[in-house]
Amino acid sequence: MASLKELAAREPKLSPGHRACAGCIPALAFHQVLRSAPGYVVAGCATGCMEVVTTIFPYTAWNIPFIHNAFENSAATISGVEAAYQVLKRKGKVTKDIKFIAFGGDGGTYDIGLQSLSGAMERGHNMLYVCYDNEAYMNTGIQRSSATPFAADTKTAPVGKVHKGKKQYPKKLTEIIIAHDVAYAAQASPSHWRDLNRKVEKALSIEGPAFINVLAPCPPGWRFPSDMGLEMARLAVETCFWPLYEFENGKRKLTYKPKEKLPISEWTKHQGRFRHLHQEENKHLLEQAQQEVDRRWNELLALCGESA
Ligand SMILES: Cc1ncc(C[n+]2csc(CCOP(=O)(O)OP(=O)(O)O)c2C)c(N)n1
Repeated sequence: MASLKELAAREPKLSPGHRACAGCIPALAFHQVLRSAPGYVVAGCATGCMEVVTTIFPYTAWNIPFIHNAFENSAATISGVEAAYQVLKRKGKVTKDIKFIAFGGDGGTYDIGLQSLSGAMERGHNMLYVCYDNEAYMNTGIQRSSATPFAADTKTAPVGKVHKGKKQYPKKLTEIIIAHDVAYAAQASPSHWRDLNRKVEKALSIEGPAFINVLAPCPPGWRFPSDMGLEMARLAVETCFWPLYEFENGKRKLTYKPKEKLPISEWTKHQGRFRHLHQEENKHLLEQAQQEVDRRWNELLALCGESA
């Protein structure tokens, strides 16, 4: 594994000076993923905040070959490029070792790009797909996605007198990808950067399709102060809302287990989108959210062969 000194010395693949919001954790997640990838990389990104803020014409923040994709086809594009690379390599026209990374937000991954991601994973391309999950369609004004947490206030699932935010629990996308029997799948968080770094290195070194789901807190979308993004990511892990684990050789493994599992309220209380959960009349919703986190955490512990 590369040392911190080696990581810091690497030429950045994404330059500073892009147009992301102050305190944008998706941007940090991209930096962490790309720093973890040594050598030649070709990347693509589905339409969404990160594609928009890094490619405002006539500028680009990308120091590597980058392909702009529509909302639904980041995985399809990169799998096509990877297939072409295999042909050129076989014919001796390319000799370099090149890695391929497709990025997408949760809207572009959990929802609209799911079929192209599923196809790429099933066909077995030697590529890494990274989902930066900021838990809503942020670029277009905070609409709910199938990754949005239960009871979160969004523009299309708002909090009012009758409805109290999103009604459904988030889709278990990492598990859906694991069901494809991929070479490697993991959940990571920029708050645990060493863990994320190791997962990216592993995903790129393994032959075959790999997937990493990275939690990426969004200050305007989640409504927390812009210097608290990493703390939001850390609390999502410490409350077990966002467990850090990986899937390899048919087995799931926790890569971090909180010493003391914090209640979900430690995470929700800092975020404007959950403000209503901390009012007396909505306490039952907070309890419901906690029960689902506990249920999923216990299910994962059992799958990982761990005790509580
Ligand atoms: C088929 C299609 N539907 C809708 C849009 C409009 N659109 C562009 S980006 C976006 C939201 C992206 O959300 P997400 O993938 O979660 O990324 P984020 O903006 O949160 O980074 C939408 C709805 C589109 N470009 N294409």
